[in-house]
Amino acid sequence: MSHNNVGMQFPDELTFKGYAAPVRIEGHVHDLEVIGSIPAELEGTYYRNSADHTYRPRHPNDIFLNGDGMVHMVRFEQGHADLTTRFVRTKKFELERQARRALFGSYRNPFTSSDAVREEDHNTANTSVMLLNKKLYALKESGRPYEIHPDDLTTLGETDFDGQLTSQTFTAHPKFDPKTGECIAFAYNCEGVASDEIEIYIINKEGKFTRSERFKAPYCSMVHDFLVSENYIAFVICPMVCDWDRVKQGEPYWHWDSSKTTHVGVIPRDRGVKAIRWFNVNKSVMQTHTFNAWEDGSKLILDQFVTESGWLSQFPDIHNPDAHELPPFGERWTVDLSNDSDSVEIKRFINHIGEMPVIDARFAMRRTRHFWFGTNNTELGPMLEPGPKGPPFTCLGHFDEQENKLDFYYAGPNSSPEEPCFVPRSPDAEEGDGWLLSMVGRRDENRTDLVILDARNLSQGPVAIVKFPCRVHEGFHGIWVPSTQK
Ligand code: V55
Ligand code: FE
Repeated sequence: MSHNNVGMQFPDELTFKGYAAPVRIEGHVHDLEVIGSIPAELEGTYYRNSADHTYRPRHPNDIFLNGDGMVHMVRFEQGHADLTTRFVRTKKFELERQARRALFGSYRNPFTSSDAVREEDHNTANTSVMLLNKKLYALKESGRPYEIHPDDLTTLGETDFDGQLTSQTFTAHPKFDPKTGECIAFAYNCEGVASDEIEIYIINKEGKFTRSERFKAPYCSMVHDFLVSENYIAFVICPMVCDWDRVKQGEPYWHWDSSKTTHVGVIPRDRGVKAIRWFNVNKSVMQTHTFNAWEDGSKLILDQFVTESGWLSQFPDIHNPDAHELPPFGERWTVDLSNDSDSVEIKRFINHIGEMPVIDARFAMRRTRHFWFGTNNTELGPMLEPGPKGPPFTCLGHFDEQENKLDFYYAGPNSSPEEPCFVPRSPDAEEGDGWLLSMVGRRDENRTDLVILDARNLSQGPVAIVKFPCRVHEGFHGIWVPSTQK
């Protein structure tokens, strides 16, 4: 007799093969191997989130964004480093574990789920990690935050912040004001289904929501990231749209609609949504992720990565199915708040492809000098085989705007760095003085390293390499929490 164990064979697709294959190992490695020595000032923990499918998906072409939240933590203590990996115990995770197979269908589409769970929350909590009022959360923009324990990553439960969060969702890209300690966040698709409403939140450093209010966007779209300066909140609305009738037919949640144009909404932090102003960009482009926003007199400046195409590797173009995804470049968008013009001035300020932008967060919301990102540079090494997200990064980039200088770290043959994380040398070090941490895929060895670089001297190569004995799944976004801040 044999069992037809359909639940456990992953599809023969890029998302489930090679360096992208599910890892699913929850574990702990004490005292990782270290090449070189870990800087004495690195005392604290790097947390980052990833999407690691627990089960064969119900639909073989499931996208990597739909994997289950798996948090990776590397704790640095007196020159030693320890690794912990753990799935977030979402409702979805628990129900599927009980059933020993996938019950939920494709990305955010309840109509493709099994009948038994159609009304259940499909939140995977897989995108980023947030520290708010000394508590740690795993975030996904299509659901509420899950609190996790900062020492062992066990799940403490989904939260609505004691009833303060009025939406069913919460962004994976909250911003923190280094001067006030406030968290500025938002929710879109607030009731858990497609809608054109966005809710903004200002949360003080004790975790109290001091402003929660909604406004209407020009249309319902994916609002993955946003921008905050000292006095303004800005949303870039791009035509990655959701049409609930298509979702009901089992189609992908998002599609690219290049017949729509791009809009920028600007909200003063003090007056809120009643004072919102809209600016127009007369083409369809997509903000992928943001560096920072800052003010120069009456001008508001938005530094971000923007691509001229949609995110076509994940979500189709409804007008042109043959369109190709184009790489993002660093763009500086400027709006003038002193007159009635609705125009946006756009310039390329980093003349190099890139994604996963990072600044020194202590200087957020003011003009910054230093910009870091993941990238490729074929002068240093060849492109790698495309994975489910397209071509992996082979390099990290650093743009020093004051010196107008681009510097690169090339990770070596068949090696792929991921989103960098900036760690200041000390709380009062000057901007950019510190380290850049990045997980690096060692694809030939099916293993992951964490490299530590001097953030202002990437081309010099790592000051230390923390070697994992195994692979951890490629991830999205991470944070550094100093040991003094826990
Ligand atoms: C993004 C990532 C997501 C998601 C929507 O990077 C957008 C963009 C990891 O999940 O659900
Ligand atoms: Fe993101």
